[in-house]
Amino acid sequence: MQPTPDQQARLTGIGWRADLPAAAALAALPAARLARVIEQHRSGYRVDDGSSEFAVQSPAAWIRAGFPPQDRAAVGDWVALALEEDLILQCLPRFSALKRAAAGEHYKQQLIAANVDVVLIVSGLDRDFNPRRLERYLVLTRGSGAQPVFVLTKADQSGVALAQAAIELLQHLADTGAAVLTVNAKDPQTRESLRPWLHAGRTAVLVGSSGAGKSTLTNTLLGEMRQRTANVRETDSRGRHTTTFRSLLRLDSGACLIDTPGMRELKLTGEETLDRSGFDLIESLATQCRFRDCQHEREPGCAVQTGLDSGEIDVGAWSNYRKLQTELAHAAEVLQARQREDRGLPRGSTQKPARRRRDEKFRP
Ligand SMILES: Nc1nc2c(ncn2[C@@H]2O[C@H](COP(=O)(O)OP(=O)(O)OP(=O)(O)O)[C@@H](O)[C@H]2O)c(=O)[nH]1
Ligand SMILES: [Mg+2]
Ligand SMILES: [Zn+2]
Repeated sequence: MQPTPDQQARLTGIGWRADLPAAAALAALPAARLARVIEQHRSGYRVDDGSSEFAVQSPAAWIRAGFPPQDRAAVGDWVALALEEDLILQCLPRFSALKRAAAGEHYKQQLIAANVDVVLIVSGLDRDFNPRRLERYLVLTRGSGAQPVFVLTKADQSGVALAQAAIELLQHLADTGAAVLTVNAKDPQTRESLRPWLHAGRTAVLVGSSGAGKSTLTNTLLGEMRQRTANVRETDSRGRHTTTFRSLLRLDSGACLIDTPGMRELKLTGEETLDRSGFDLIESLATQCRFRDCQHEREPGCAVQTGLDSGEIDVGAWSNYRKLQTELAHAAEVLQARQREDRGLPRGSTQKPARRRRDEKFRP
């Protein structure tokens, strides 16, 4: 089915573009209606078909245990519905997907939002502010295919000096091409600051800890108090997990905005890389060590240690880089084993490979 020009105009308001990968897939489904997932609840989905919003049922296969969660629809997904029934037939291909590994022992991916152009990474300029966590958000965002923007809220409370210091602490993230903004999320002026990323037909998702100000920003961008917000705890600036489900809302600008519940854990899925996530300097220095397999611990001629000693590399960023590297390698192995299993092959070893001997490769 292809949308008629009339339907097409209405669908544009919820982010439809004729050049989306979903459009080609839809063309091959003659007996289907198109809609976008705007809410995800435990009990099911709500969708918007451009004209109205309604609840739909999931395909039976999605409910079965063992069905890969990332293959179920998430907020932002385009879905093909049955003609006569409010039932999802299938989820259409995505151009981007923001994911994390779900908390818990077993490896499982969790889709946060699909088909997003921009990820607005929200952090309060209070005790919520943590450059290490923001580096982690950047890794996940780079893995999604969407563009990252850091939005530091509560600048009205922090004072100018603290806001400026925070911007400096995120310079290595800004150097990757990500914008870093400081805002008062309650101030209508914030709509102007975010305008460059909220064009008609584009979709942005807000992510960040509980209490960071995602719903406050949503309300300011909407120009009305649609989302519930709640004060943070004074002692540690923690929020109260006020937003409980993800939802996609239409803005006047013609852009779509997804508000999400605050996230506690941000585990990597193993599909990411650490490229363009604020570690470029570390990675480039690491290629200049005397030994090609330098572990950057106590070896002579280690460019990373020299960089740490001189202050060129931030100690916190370095230890986070190591942590993310280890976590990524482990997640990638578990993921590979899972994929082998899905193809009916034995899991293989998920043990870490032994370290190579240091003197194997001496580079003059
Ligand atoms: N002064 C000031 N207060 C803010 C700002 N941003 C958020 N707040 C306040 O911070 C508290 C938490 O904001 P919420 O918007 O509920 O936070 P959230 O990120 O949606 O939190 P969850 O829904 O729990 O994930 C509220 O009391 C807001 O009024 C800001 O820029 N300035
Ligand atoms: Mg909220
Ligand atoms: Zn080294």
